Amino acid sequence: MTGVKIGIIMGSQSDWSTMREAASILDELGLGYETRIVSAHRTPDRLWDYGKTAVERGLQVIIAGAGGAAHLPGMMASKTRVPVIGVPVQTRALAGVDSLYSIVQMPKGFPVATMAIGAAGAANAGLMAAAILANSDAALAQRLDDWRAALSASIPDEPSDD
Ligand code: RP5
Repeated sequence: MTGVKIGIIMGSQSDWSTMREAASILDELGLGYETRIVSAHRTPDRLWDYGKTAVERGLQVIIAGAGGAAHLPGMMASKTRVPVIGVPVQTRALAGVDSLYSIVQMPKGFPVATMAIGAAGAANAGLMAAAILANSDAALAQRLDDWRAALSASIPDEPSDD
């Protein structure tokens, strides 16, 4: 076991600009993670090995982002019982609706917790992973509560012209 509880995986290097939003949130909350490029189509053996070893390596949450024919999150959920949070990466051709549909409509039995398309979805995936781990980590729960309170406090009461 490596001690790392969160895996951030993505189908391509091109997904990193989106998936780094998840990593940034985890950095803010002081949570460690690993990052890997794991493609359902280009590196299926890597996907298989990652899913097969996830439990024994101590992973507790997997954040999986992919675009287009985005089979990575669902295939990973088929291979491991570690909760998978899916991030539909925004595509140029179909604006990420293809990614969303590829991830969200899982058959009964193998759920993927699907986030919004793009950067907001990736950031929320980080927050969701933190919330899951916070159930058994009081210090993290406090940091997450503080993060949420700071966000609320940053929202102005009224709009401005600036
Ligand atoms: C998917 O195809 C990846 O997740 C990525 O979002 C998309 C395009 O990949 P590249 O052609 O940029 O490598 O598998």
